[in-house]
Amino acid sequence: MVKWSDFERAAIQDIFSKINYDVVGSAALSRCLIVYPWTQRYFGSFGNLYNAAAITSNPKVAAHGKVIMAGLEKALKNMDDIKTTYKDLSVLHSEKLQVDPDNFNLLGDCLTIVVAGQLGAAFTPEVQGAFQKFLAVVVASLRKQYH
Ligand code: HNI
Repeated sequence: MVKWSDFERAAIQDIFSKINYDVVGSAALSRCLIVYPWTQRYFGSFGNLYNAAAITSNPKVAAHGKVIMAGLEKALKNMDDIKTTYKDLSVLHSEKLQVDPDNFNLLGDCLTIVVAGQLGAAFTPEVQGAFQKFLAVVVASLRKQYH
């Protein structure tokens, strides 16, 4: 059972209340596909991912960025049991999508950079600490059903 301090809960809720899911989801996924090009292998059905311009203007990438943010919001709404909340999602990424779980951290890093850019000075070290802990629990929950 993950323990969250009042500060951590408030900081994480505040981040999600401030960011635009469409902007952040698309920017984080695009960044991941550009910075770590091997992640493109999982998105063969998304069409043109040949360069940064293609990726950042690809509507399927933008749409999936929103899907990822909706997935994170489920974790946000179930902070005390993200593991159970993510059980099916973990099975999906493991068995059907066969996503190498190391990639979860890469997307998480890209998300952190995008959120930091959006929040600026409000993304203090203490706030980042809460956000990284949230992402660490999300990643651990997504890895849980991998065998
Ligand atoms: Ni992920 C589908 C959430 C990381 C590749 N992913 C989803 C769906 C959600 C989701 C929600 C939709 C499930 C459904 O249709 O029921 N993915 C998340 C979250 C993270 C994450 C919260 C981590 C923060 N996914 C990753 C990573 C990769 C990835 C790191 C590959 C590099 N995900 C996929 C692919 C799909 C997917 C591929 C299917 C997309 C499609 O529509 O074909």
